[in-house]
Amino acid sequence: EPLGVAVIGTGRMGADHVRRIDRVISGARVVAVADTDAERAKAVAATVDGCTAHTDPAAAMAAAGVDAVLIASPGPAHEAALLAAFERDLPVLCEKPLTPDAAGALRVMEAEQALGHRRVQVGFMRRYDAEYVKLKALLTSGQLGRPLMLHNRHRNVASPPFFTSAMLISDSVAHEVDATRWLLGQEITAVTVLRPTPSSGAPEGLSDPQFVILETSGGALSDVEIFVNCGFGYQVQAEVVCERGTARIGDGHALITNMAGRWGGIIAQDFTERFAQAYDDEVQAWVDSTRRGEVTGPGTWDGYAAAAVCEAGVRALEQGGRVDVALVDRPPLYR
Ligand code: ISE
Repeated sequence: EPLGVAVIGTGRMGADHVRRIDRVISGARVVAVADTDAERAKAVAATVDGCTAHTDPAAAMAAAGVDAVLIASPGPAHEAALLAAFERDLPVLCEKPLTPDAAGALRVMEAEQALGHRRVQVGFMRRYDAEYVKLKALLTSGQLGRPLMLHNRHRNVASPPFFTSAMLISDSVAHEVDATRWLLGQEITAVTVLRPTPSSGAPEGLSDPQFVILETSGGALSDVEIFVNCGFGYQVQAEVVCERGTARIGDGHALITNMAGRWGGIIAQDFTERFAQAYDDEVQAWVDSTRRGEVTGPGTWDGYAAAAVCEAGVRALEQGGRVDVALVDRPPLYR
């Protein structure tokens, strides 16, 4: 029996996940979708045989045949959807951010602990990207020695109309926050945000680009260039500098051409393209582990830690200076 999934939110990511579950991965089918926009929910449901459309997430979760929930609604709607899934004790794949704020993430963590078992995988898909996986394996092998610095570049062609200066941190740098924690196996203890004069290519009033410095519990530094209106392509690059060597990912151009006095390749234009395989592998891993009755990958603790770091980052952006990150003790369920 395939895993019956309710997909909450049928916007860009939600619709892409419905397609992925329906056509790309194995072992699951979409049995219900929900969106506050009834027409959009219906249109997406119509692409899948036997899928019902709802406006209320809880109604979609209560639909016949639902075994698990994929949450892809906007961040501020995640907490209510997660708590509704916990009411039914359903396994969840929750897109990032887990919640936009640390307080919301703490409430989710409390509710999951009350269930007595982990139920949530958070959609930090870079952990499933082949290049990141190789970098993580190299660091874990110890061949390069202790990591000293991590340099990250994160560029989007253009930001969506609703994007704010704070969202460069909470929506975009959230990925480097998780990648830094995961690659280095350390927590982030302080955040500083510097802002150059904004690009004239960015919407009026948007502080874009930004330069973010993350300090870690092991004394390493991770810096992030976030530039969400770079105009030319979607690029995610990382270079780790260790005591005995360095390693770098994200320059990968699958096809290099030489023609008419120039050489070059093609740059992806957005994350659904650049991370297509990572999303496929992430959702497949979620389906497989869920069918085995297990929870793997980044969990609620990781979602909480990212939310706490991003909250400190937004404060650093707004007030200037260096802001400490205060994390609660890691509950036994997440050790
Ligand atoms: C978006 O929400 C993502 O998660 C993308 O991976 C990121 O590149 C983009 O900046 C975010 O807005």
